[in-house]
Amino acid sequence: NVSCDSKRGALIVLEGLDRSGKSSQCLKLASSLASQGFSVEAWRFPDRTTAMGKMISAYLSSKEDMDDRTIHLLFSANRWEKRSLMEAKMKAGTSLIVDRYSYSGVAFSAAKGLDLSWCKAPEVGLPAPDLVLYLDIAPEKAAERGGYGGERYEQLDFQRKVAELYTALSDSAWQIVDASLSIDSVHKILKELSIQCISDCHRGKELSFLWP
Ligand code: Z5A
Ligand code: MG
Repeated sequence: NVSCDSKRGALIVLEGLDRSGKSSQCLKLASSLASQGFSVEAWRFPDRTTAMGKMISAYLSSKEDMDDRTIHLLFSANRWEKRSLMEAKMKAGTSLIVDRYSYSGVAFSAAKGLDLSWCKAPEVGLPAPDLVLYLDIAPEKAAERGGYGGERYEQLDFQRKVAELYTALSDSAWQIVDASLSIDSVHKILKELSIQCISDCHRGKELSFLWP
């Protein structure tokens, strides 16, 4: 299982409702793929370390109010500021395991009532994921997990709308995974799907761009 750096790395995205397990699974997946010799990095959006990420972070913790379209564009800009690095990493053979991406961007803003195609527009041209691992869980079940309710958006009705919008955004790159299973069972499924995806990319699958 030694990685070959002359081959393109994959863009693998984890999506799902709040508390569906994205962050835990993202780190677990990246470390287990790395321990098998794959060149991988765990990424996340929002990237709260950048200038834009700090504004987003203040907004999410409800310290800062902001116009809905303004925050939408900031989330998108936060991906654009990482675009060239994302592409360079993949070109150099590193696969990126990314916790949330454009689908979160569109689903959360559209759930507030913004027009869906308006929400999709600023994402056009970003690298399209080779695989979207959707961690499927009922909002009620997710709410039973720790830490729910702390940040803006973490309310049941809102999460239901987000779930509908995720469904509307899904395409052939998506794999729906039952996120109510144990952490280890989910991990096993994600790992198998990811290895398949990475080997497709190594075998020459071309990078595409949003929205395919
Ligand atoms: N947002 C947006 O509006 N626009 C955008 O473009 C983007 C994001 C990118 C912050 O995101 C907010 O930003 C988010 C969307 C919006 N909305 N809200 N709120 P974030 O990624 O920073 O959110 P987070 O708070 O870090 O993560 P999360 O999504 O809420 O949770 P998660 O990552 O899916 O779950 P987790 O942290 O891995 O697990 C949650 C808990 O459940 C934890 O105690 C685990 O141990 C437990 N867990 C996990 N898996 C299992 C299983 N299988 N069984 C039992 N328990 C489990
Ligand atoms: Mg998370």
